[in-house]
Amino acid sequence: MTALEKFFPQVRLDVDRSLNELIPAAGTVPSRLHEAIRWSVFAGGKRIRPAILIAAGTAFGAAINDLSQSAAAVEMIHTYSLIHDDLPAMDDDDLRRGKATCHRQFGEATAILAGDVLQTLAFKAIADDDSLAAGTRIKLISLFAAAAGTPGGMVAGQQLDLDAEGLKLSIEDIEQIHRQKTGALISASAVAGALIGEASDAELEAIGIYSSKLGLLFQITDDLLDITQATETLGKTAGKDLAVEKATYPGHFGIEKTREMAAVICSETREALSPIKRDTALLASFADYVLSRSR
Ligand code: GRG
Repeated sequence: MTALEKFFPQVRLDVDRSLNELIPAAGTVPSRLHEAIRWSVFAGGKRIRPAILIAAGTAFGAAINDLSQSAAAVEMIHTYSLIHDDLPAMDDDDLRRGKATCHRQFGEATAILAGDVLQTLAFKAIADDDSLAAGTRIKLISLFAAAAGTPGGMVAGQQLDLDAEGLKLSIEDIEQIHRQKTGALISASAVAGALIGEASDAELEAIGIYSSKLGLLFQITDDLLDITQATETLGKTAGKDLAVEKATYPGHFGIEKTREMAAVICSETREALSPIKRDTALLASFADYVLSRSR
């Protein structure tokens, strides 16, 4: 078993414990809202963003107790984005994480509210995390707000992606969408872990470069999976990108060339860790893991 294979189940335990504490019980009034939130959060996501946050934090010597709430917070932001992305007004999807999407199960209005409140719960989790100094909490809130929002973050990236449907984009424009829509939150996860671990400015810069390459790699391999894998394996509808003419690397370069480019970005991601004189083996293995998903 690799170090990463041992690490993932431990992360799931820690993060799911925090999520369970932070999210009101299913029976809490209004129960439909809390059932909907729990339906989506505990539907079996891979917990990649929390894992990256915890791996980065651990590399810089942070204790798991100082990382768990921020790790849960990023998973809540991510899950909110998936719930809203699946809505009829966006991707109009029936399946997510192998289950009915939130709006299919609970109705569109409740799904919108479930996404809204997951975002506010995420920021509350960081603000209330008394294992962290007040200044660290403010830095984390600012970091995640920028990554999730606009102008350089996820929501702005989603708008760029919607605007691009059916258009032939340059590779620079495709990359920009990827960096914002998917990369920004992945990158913020790694930087958050490093911040909690009190990394130096130079180390934070290196982690920023590493994680922004990792985020790009993640979206490229996700696009490859959308083409090459079946719906049952993905737990979400396969082949959607092609159907709605989404701006993707495989759409621009074809599958084989995209695979080659992904391998190059994977090496660059690993190399970006070289200025950091800490144990970064786990962070390096994330790049291999992300690449291997598309093989
Ligand atoms: C609607 C505000 C808003 C933002 C949408 C996240 C996102 C932005 C769109 C999701 C569409 C999508 C499938 C993007 C590809 C990359 C991605 C975010 C995949 C899902 O992440 P995983 O694979 O999912 O980590 P799990 O379910 O394992 O957590």
